[in-house]
Amino acid sequence: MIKYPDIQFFAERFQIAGPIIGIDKIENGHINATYVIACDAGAERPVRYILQTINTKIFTNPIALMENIKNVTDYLKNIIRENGGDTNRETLTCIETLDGEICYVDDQNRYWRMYNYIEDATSYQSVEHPILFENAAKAFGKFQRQLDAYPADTLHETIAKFHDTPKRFRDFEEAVANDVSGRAKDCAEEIAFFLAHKDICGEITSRIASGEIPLRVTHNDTKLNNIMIDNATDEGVCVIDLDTVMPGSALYDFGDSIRFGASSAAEDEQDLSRVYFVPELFEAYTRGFLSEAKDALNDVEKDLLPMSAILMTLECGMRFLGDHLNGDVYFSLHYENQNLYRARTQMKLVADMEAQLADMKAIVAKYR
Ligand code: ADP
Ligand code: GN1
Ligand code: MG
Repeated sequence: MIKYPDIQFFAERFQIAGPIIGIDKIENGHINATYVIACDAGAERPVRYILQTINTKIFTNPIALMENIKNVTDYLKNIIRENGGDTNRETLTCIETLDGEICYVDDQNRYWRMYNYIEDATSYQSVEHPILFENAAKAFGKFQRQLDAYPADTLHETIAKFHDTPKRFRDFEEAVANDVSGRAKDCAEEIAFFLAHKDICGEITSRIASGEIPLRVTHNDTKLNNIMIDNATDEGVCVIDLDTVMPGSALYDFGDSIRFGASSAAEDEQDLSRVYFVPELFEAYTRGFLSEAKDALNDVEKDLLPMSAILMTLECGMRFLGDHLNGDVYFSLHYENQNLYRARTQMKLVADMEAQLADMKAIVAKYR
């Protein structure tokens, strides 16, 4: 019995290896709808694929987005090939439709796309061991290095001003003012927390504007579950979720990884006594990231690594709370008020990191 029979038709629009024998859903992403398609290709092990509908409320130009992904993965495959790597495992491979297109557009105007499934690897929801996090850092650092010479001006900006924290702050203020959901009265403390952080929002963007920090091709969504970790070696084997690959700052990638991975608890943990910043995990990530990226980063970037973790966490918290106030129109929810719980964990992490900023700087100093 196929679990999601209504999905089979769409999977069959792509060049798959044989008849479909199973369809599962993956629930951990907050943006796209993601299915795993298993096919019988006559071998002992099924051939599997990832089938997704692109969230076109968020990514309003799915064709431009797929053009980015196709070009970036082709570029990475050349580098992987030159280094004797496995081009089907170390980056995503787009599977074409029966008509040779990169997307299948259905009669409801949904955009479907397919990738090969990265086998024998795991997308972790939390850091089960510091070495995993250090290895993820190396892989994200390497990803950035591999794309160092990529012609950034050929990339479409898939979400404008994605990590422009001052812009995110203004959006948040607007969400508070509009209070579409009528929830603002129940989260006054949370709102006040974010509003009180206005002054630091421009720490990265102002330095990009002044030229102190360069724009690079970055991933922009470097949470731990956006990298596949090899089951045998625990190494980061493939960076996935390439929807937001576009010009950005290395600090966005560093900070966002810390936000998610250097926490003691899940992003939506409701018991805040279980949520705290873990300096050992910050250290593991910093060590891994700088071992790959330190020669490429300038001093201003290195100085700002701890601040970037605070800023990316603050920004994400504002986005979660803003979405709660807007009536949950952006991030996928699995239960009522999940965005509020997500916002609260981010607040707790921001406060912890602010209190430990000097220690974080000392850690960076050890590895820079
Ligand atoms: P979202 O933008 O919704 O986060 P992702 O592209 O990150 O979507 O996919 C959601 C999840 O599906 C990932 O966190 C990962 O667990 C899994 N996944 C995505 N692509 C692959 C792949 N090629 N191989 C194996 N698992 C994948
Ligand atoms: C979303 O797509 P996913 O689940 O990997 C979001 C990120 C947030 C993250 C918070 C395109 O990431 O920006 O940091 O949720 N992606 C987009 O968990 O908005
Ligand atoms: Mg993802």
